[in-house]
Amino acid sequence: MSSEFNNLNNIDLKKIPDASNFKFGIVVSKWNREITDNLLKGCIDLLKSKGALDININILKVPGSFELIYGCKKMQQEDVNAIIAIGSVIRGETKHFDFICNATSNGIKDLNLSGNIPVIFCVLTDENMEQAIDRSGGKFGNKGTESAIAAIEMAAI
Ligand code: DLZ
Repeated sequence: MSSEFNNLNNIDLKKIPDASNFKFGIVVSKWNREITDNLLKGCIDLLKSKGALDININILKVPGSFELIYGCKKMQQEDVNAIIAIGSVIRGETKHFDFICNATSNGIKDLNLSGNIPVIFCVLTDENMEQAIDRSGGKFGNKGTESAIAAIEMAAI
């Protein structure tokens, strides 16, 4: 997770493999859209900067982070080398936050165990909107960019 001491500033992009021969699936939650749009942009920009072609980036939008699991399961049936699940869960006054975070992280973990295509976890789980902004293009970088790097590295395995 992006933080003051662990973010893109520490990564040498020249060491990341070329992505021009890879195909990517991105599944994006529309909940907290102002955050997920920035994560998506950071992700796509990084993939393209490493050579990925527009036609090889397949984007699927789902209503909320909980639906990322099903979206990624469908995406695993497509011709892609790696999938990135993008979402933003922000703690509210009820236990919904915990249920969504647990279900989404476990669901995506299960897809990595059962499927043949790696699924990268790019779901911000923040206490408040400020933390989400900091990690989606703000002072702690963009988790979407970091997830794109993880996706390229996994595609290259
Ligand atoms: C219902 C809900 C709530 C309260 N909060 C969030 C959130 O912070 N981030 C998010 O991605 N989705 C949230 N959702 C929606 C659920 O993920 C899901 O879309 C609905 O429960 C319908 O299954």
